[in-house]
Amino acid sequence: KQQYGITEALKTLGITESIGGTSTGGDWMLSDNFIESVSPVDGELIAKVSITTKEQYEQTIAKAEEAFAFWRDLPAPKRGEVVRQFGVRLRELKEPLGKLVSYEMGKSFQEGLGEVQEMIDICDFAVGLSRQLHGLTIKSERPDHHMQEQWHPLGITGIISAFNFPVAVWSWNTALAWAAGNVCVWKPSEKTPLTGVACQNLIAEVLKENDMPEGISCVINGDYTVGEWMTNDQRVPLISATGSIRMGKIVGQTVAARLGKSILELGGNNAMIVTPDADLKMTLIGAVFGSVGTAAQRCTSTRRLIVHEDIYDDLVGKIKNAYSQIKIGNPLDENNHVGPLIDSKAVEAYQNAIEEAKKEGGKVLIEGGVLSGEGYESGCYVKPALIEADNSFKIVQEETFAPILYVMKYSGGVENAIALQNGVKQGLSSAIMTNNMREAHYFLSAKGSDCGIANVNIGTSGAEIGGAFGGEKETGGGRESGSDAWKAYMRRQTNTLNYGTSLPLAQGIKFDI
Ligand code: UN1
Repeated sequence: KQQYGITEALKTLGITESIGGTSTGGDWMLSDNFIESVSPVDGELIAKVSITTKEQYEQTIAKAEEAFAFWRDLPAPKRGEVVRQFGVRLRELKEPLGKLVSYEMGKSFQEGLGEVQEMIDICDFAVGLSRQLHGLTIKSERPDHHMQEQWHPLGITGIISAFNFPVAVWSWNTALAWAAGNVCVWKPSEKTPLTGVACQNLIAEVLKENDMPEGISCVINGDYTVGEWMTNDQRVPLISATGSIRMGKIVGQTVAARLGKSILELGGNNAMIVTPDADLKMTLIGAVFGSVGTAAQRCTSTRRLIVHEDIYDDLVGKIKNAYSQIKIGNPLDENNHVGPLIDSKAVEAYQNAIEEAKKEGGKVLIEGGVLSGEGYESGCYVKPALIEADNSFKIVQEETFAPILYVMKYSGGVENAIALQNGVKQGLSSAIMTNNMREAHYFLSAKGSDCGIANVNIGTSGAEIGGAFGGEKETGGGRESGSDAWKAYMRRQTNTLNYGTSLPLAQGIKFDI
């Protein structure tokens, strides 16, 4: 049973009509200019958040630097304890936060809750990690010497996140960064500033309850110019950025120019391969959820379906049938499968892509279109489109953040399907549907999928937090969340310690004085 309406959810999370957009954990700092957060669900203005000024940015970084000196000295398990309490808070407020995510971003309430669940899970992961920031011990070539590795925090982690996973991606970064001993400065997407405010309010409470200083968790708001202050800032050794390839290239080059570190999680162009040995029932669920879920605004959404010619007509028929049953509408209504796109610009990009695909010779199997009338007043609701296309089309080579699924045929062996799948610049997620062991293992081999994520009998989206998340090629190469992704948030130090009474040199070099 749901306990919170949208008004109660906003109130519980401390969202008022007009909010300062800069916080180091205490009061929100106001400025004269605002970002208006308009819900794509109903086109209503939810609230406005002020844009961080340069002066406020400087104050924020100064506070973060001060906080780092404290936080890095706190034993890692004690930092983990703070993260644990944050996870408890998220469990308590899962419903209102999930609802706000759904209302501000437009994904279904179920998926809003799912996103908060990812936050809870990564907190748990980080709590365990706080006792497992292990380095290696290494045998020295010299007598009476010890060698070891230590992992130390980097300092300020700058986080630039996207609208589509407005809270989970922040938490993947912060939970690990905090356990590692870093402090964080977050610039949420200017399309979803309120979820940022809500998260900051929650963590600020936890930090206060633990008598922690301000600066451990900071939020700044604004467009790319505010982000640029951070990417150019030598005091921010690590930038973790999620978003478009275009943005990632700029961020990556700016940070590299000052020899800083970056974690880039950029666009995907994810394909599902369906071989003659696939279970078509499973394929259908995976393909449809992957291509319409979250209105295809995940970077892991399925964009291309590569189907063997023997089963092509059968599967495409089934997908057409499934598409015709999809309910599009208010994402807070749990009867609907698909909510709106984020804004009118996204709708335009969707329309343009369909036009482009047609121009290049694509055959429209299910006509998309923008919905209008009652319940669709925001103008952001679109119908999922299904287009038979060629992998070489310019538009197919690009990621359009909207529900357009390109289907294409392959013939012969699985290697032909893999060549199509790998034949794009992006390399985030991939999937093969098959019960044929040889095909499955071929797909996972070095000559198989070239993506950061390669799944067998699972769709392209919906990764668990326990694995490292990210992709190759123009997807940026960064890894976040599980496995040993934490290492990117730390610096490795090699220590050689001599407990003998002479000073032998490495490589047997003699140097007598
Ligand atoms: C994203 O779209 O940026 O694997 C993240 C998934 C989600 C995360 C997607 N767990 O689809």
